[in-house]
Amino acid sequence: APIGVFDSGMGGLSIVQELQAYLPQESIIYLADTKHVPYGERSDDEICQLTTQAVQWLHAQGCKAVVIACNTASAFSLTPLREHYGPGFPIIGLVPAVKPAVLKSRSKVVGVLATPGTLRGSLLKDVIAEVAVPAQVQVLTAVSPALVPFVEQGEQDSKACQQELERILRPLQQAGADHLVLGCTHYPFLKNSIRAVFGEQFVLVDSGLAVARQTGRVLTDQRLNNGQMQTAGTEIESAKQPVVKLQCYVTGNANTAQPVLNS
Ligand code: DGN
Repeated sequence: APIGVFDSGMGGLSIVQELQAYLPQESIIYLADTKHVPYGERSDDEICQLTTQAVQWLHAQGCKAVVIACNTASAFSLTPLREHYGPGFPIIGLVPAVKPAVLKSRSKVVGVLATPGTLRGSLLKDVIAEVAVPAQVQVLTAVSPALVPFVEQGEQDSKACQQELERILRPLQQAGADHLVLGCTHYPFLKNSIRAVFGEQFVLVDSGLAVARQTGRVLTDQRLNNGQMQTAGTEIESAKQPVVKLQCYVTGNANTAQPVLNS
């Protein structure tokens, strides 16, 4: 059975890349809620409702687990969805990768770039309280509603996008931040632009590999619990079937999504 991956838009494809590299034998069904992107400025309830519908759909497609590849959606839906589905249907969520940044920071100042929703939610606040406060690392946040739309429109390398990054990240640089946490799955696509403006000022940290590893662990546990450790025989049997490794679905206009999916 495939793994379901969900994001409000195309940002979750940054997580798909990591999953494909780390778990190459797995098939993936990707769902982008392009009709409602960006989620960042929607209400808590609305984000939870849209995410619940998406997870229901992926469950109905026969997925064995779901990765909510969106920090904003995770912030308001992870806990209720896990309660609803229970351990038989694992749900992996995302929280900005504050922990590795805090552990590695030399200046003891780290920046977090995230959507308004993620900053408002309790998952990020909990991580800051658990990790940054005891380590006496200052966490500075930066927010911009314009960044996700730049990525959705394929304009992540444009002058306008670089100017916006300069505007919101300059204060973090001036405050001495040496790590920048990319707290939204759209933002790994901004790495080139951030480097174009700020050079090597920030070590850029994202959650991609950690999520892929976590997904791998969860799937191993699931197989063990189901008593389904694959034998050599079943592997050969399934190798005969042509497998579609990645299927992408969008809730909005497929034509506007096509260039991003093909790039
Ligand atoms: N990719 C989503 C996230 O990680 O937060 C972006 C959210 C949005 O739709 N603004």
